[in-house]
Amino acid sequence: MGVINTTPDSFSDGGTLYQGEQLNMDLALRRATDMVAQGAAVLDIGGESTRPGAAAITLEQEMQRVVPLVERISAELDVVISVDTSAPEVMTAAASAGAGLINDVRALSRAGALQAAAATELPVCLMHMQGQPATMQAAPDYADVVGEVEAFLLQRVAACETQGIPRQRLLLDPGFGFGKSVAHNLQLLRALPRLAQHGMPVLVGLSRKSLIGKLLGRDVTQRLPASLSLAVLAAERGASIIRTHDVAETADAVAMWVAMQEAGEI
Ligand code: 9MG
Repeated sequence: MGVINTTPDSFSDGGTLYQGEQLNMDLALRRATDMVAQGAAVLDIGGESTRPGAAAITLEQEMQRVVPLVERISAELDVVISVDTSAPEVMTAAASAGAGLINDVRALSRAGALQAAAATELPVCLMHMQGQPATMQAAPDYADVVGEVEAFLLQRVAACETQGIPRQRLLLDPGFGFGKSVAHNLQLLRALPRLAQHGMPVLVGLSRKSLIGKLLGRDVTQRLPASLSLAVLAAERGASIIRTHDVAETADAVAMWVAMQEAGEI
């Protein structure tokens, strides 16, 4: 899953698709085309930055950033388009524009989100987050991070089922970096097989995240090698979809693990 940020202030690649104040649709389409050529099966398009301290955006801004781009990519490329949103209105509009997956870092917790997602009949990725983006990294706190993340996700699965979204249409994501210390992230990575055993595909986003900066002292521009290592570790532990800013490199890294697995070596 390649990341296409339409935000001017994303932590990793903020503003690279902008010309002045304006999102450049041609640049975004070129980025999308490149990612598909590099091996992305899914593109995740988001309009809200969820990094700590990011500016809040209005629904209108999010709609303007995301929906026309979903429409354009859907018209031009053969790829599954994931819409990274918590807003029911954006889910509905993006589905009409051609989105094939809803990726909600708030696990359909906003008012009307469960109903809107159900009405689209699209698959949904439910992600765990402790707290809210602005403050979530201030003091993440768990007695049992793996158990609590798993229980939260299963409770959201139950809420989806009650609303008519069957679990065959759900993906689970422990939400690396979303209200988690380095130790919490590492414990969750070790425990991915436990999350995978519920039978729903597991999606992970570790690319360029701050745990790498904290562990290795790497600036966001220097996190590719560690991101690749984490991608392979996650795949090995049962992740089905890897969310990444660096599609070509991640596809190669995971392909080596797949090749070794197919050779019967592990
Ligand atoms: C939007 N977004 C940023 N990081 C993410 C992650 O780790 N998982 C998912 N599902 N979405 C993310």
